[in-house]
Amino acid sequence: MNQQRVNELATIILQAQDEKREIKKLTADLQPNLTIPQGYLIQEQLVNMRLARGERILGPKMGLTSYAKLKQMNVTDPIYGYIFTSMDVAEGSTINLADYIHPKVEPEIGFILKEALRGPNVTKEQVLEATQYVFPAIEIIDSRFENFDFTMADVVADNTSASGAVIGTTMRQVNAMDLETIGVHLTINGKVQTIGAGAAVLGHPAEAIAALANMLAEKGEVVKAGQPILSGGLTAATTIHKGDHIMVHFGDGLENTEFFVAD
Ligand code: OOG
Ligand code: MG
Repeated sequence: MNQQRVNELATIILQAQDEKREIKKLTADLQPNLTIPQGYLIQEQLVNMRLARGERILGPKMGLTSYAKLKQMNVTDPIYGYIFTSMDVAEGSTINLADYIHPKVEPEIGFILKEALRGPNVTKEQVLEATQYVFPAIEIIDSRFENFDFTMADVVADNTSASGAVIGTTMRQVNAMDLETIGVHLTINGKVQTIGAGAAVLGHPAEAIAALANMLAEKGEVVKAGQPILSGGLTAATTIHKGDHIMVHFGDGLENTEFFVAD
């Protein structure tokens, strides 16, 4: 795929992102044989286009790191993308559904590193050593593709459906808790929607950060210190509606975070 085609496809997706409009997945008509490496070329171009117009990256995210998500989306491997500062949803704030297409929410454990991680061969233990804080998070995903129906290459090109993130304000030391057995549940208007535990993400959420470092190493990049990093949904994602109050609740002192959807 030449650079001109990469630019064309990135432009189509960025327009759909900007206009909150769903489109057919790229592999439907536009680029039927799109590969995952080509999906990352499109994502990189899309990220560069956002940066070029003055947007800033809040932090990277991992996706499809849990069996529940892989099964829900009918795909096979973890992927990464980027959250922009424009996607930040303040804890306790209210969003408007008009700013999204068909948003869903998922509970995630966030990490902030005190030292950058450079792959390859980064281990879970090295991630825990390098971690400054962990925090409760809610990701709002909003695939630009009709019905959330996509191949891995499509969803990579669409910056892994990234559209919003609540970065919980309770920052905790990672050694104060067991991220493998930590419990989580997500409620909407007080009713439990999904339940899970830390080990749902690759056996331990720190494995997702190690996987990110090892994937970025292929491009000569590092996982930076000081940025919030999302380790991937711990449960299947849940559709949200007008008037909803969405809250994730963690055990082991990681606490809660929440936001609202306007009526
Ligand atoms: C892709 C994004 C997946 C996660 O945490 O698994 C993701 C999607 O499901 O639309 O962010
Ligand atoms: Mg996610």
